Amino acid sequence: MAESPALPLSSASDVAPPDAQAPLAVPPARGAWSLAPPENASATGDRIDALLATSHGFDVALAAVMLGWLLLAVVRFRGARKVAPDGGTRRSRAWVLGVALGVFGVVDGTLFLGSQGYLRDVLWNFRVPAEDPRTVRIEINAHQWSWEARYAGADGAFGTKDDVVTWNDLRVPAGVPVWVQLVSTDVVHGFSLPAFRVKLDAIPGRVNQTWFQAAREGAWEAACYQHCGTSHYRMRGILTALSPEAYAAWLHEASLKAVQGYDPDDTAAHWGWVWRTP
Ligand SMILES: [Cu+2]
Repeated sequence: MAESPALPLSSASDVAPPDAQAPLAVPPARGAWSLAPPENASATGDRIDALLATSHGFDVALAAVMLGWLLLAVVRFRGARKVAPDGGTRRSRAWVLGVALGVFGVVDGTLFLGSQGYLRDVLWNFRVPAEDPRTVRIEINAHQWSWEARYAGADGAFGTKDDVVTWNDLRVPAGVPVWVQLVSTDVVHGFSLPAFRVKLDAIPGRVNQTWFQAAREGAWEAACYQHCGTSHYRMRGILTALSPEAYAAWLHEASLKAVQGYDPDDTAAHWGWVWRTP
């Protein structure tokens, strides 16, 4: 596919959100020396952050124990007469194996159980967006090198005249579940919302899905995390969380314009699909 025209990040729709006084912009990233993850703008992102913090806590504790042990051995046995390693006794081997299995069980067991809870409650729990009548559904088409997002218009159906399509410009209401279904038309891309702890592969030939919820209004980066070609670095969009009222007003206006501009012969623009229920 030919390279997409160079669009300013927020230009996809010419309809500005009613409350957007300032131009859409991503807030500055944390300082280069910060070890902290990106700002958490997701209602459920704290679960991922807690898992990361647990993992890092184990890393630090184990590194301290192992480096301390190493240092102790170096000091304690310095200058000692060289002896051939004998493989230890049965008892010492049992100790080493026991400690190793114990550490593995505690560290990986904790992370495994925490991950299972996150999968059950959040990532694979599509009942939340499915049962919430406010849920916003978005179809995203990834291609070299941009994100096209499709919203069902007033009719609630995808692939119809009033679909709103944006380029590199995702708009969602804050405080409402957002259900994304994702495809790719060329190569594998990676849909990433760092501030929402969202990552999802866009794979040609299949529809992947995920959901998230913006905790508050604001603008954050939407990036591609798979190297997908020479202009991969340009595959960057902005996700803007608006108030539900501003979002509804934007969608309404954009949908009216979509109907006016609908061209039945522009088959390349008709890439929407019937929403898939898991
Ligand atoms: Cu990409």
